[in-house]
Amino acid sequence: MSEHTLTVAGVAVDTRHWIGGERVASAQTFPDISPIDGSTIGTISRGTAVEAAAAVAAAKAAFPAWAGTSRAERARILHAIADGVEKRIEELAIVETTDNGALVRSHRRGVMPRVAHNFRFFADWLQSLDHEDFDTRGHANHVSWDPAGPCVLITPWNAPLMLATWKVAPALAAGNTVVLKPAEWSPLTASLLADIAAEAGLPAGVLNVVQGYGSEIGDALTSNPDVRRISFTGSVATAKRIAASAAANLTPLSLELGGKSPLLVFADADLDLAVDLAVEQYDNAGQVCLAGTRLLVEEPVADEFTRRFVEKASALTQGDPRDEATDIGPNIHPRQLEKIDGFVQRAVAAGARAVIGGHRKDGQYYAPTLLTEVAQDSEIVQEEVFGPVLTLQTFTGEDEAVRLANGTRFGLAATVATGDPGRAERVTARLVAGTVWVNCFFVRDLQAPFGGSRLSGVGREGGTWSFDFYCDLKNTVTAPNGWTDH
Ligand code: TXE
Repeated sequence: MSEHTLTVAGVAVDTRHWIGGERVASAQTFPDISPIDGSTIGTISRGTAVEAAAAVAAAKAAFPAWAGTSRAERARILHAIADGVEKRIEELAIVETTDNGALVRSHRRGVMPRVAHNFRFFADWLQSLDHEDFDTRGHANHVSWDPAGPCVLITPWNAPLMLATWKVAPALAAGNTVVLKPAEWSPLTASLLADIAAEAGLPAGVLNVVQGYGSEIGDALTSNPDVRRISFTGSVATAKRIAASAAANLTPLSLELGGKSPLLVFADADLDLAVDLAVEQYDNAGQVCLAGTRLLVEEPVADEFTRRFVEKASALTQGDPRDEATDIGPNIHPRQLEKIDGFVQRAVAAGARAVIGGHRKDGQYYAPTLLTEVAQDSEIVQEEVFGPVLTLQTFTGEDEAVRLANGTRFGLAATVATGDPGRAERVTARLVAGTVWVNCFFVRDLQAPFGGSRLSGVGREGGTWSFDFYCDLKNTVTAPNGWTDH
């Protein structure tokens, strides 16, 4: 085992960058800490502008050949990557859980199979992506989906491999080359993905992975003039920095940012279902961009809803995410925990009441929290906490429900619980959100557009929308007789 390898539950992970089909070490490293117990998993190569430039150069060099590879061959390799992921689901699950603290049972049964699906879905969608042909006064128009070039993909720590492959798969399928920069709090599965892709026969330089702190390596990636697309999932603050950096070259951006999504519970809803939906918002210890963290409950059922919610939430098991029985694991980092607690303590100081939780627990765990008596314009209602913290407000009637639901700067998702289909239709039509669920939550089909309005993001990904983003559309117009317009 080399000095550049760490092991997690017997799984070897290379701690270096993956550039141009080779492992490259940086002189400096940074520690990778497990949120489960604060232990150091190992040290990771700490990339700088030098590695950023090398990775983009490798992606640029590999681009012409990969762009010229037939769709069928690209699809074959993407399916081979999916096979590799499926073979290593258990390894990926335990490494991801150790690295970011999300539940191993979710990784085993939901997330990692979905990672494989990301590759299969875009490989298959590629086949159905039709070039378009039409006629203009005898001129033959042809619209083609051309690969755009090297793409920089910057991803967060809350669902590392899931969110990375959601970008990597369509970018590669479209014929682009990639530089992936995973979050420094969860760098490991991106490195395993590089191994899997290489084993699947992806040519050198088509997928590159660089590690490091966003503040040290980020700008060199996003300001590089050879980069043709930047796709980012993360915080609003970082998105603004990336947008400013990308502006130098007008590099097209896709931004998937945070949310403060509402869950509206009308008095006519199936209350048990509504409570189940509400408790689900604690998933991944609240570190989910789509989470419906604002419970908006119609006045007549608010007390009964709260009673049932408290009963159900109090039964959740919090602890080691490697244990299949655990419902809520740790939060990712001491800094994130401090941020969460800061929000809660300021809210309580401003008059909020913690019906449950409202405090830290031992280690890196935060008690599932429900805050009532919160004002619409308060920080706790307006800002994304990204922890297991929900607020509850009451409303009377549809107009007030919609006003409260739309009353933040975000617009990522919304959930509506109601037993009246007419009401569901009226209310969903008025909600500002990229995704609206009615009497369900988190059903995500890759065919559907995904993204947010307002501060929740720019652009949409999924199905054709991903190819819209990762391709340059070209219109070729040929004269009637093929060579002259006269
Ligand atoms: O995210 P960052 P942070 C929200 C959530 C959370 C907050 C802070 O509210 O509490 O963001 O999280 C890279 N140039 N979300 O600070 O900084 C960084 O290395 C280029 C919502 O950890 O946005 C990492 O790879 N890249 C969210 C990625 O950006 C830079 C998921 C995300 O980190 C960079 C995560 C720079 N200048 C956090 N600076 C969601 N939408 O799901 C950092 N990065």
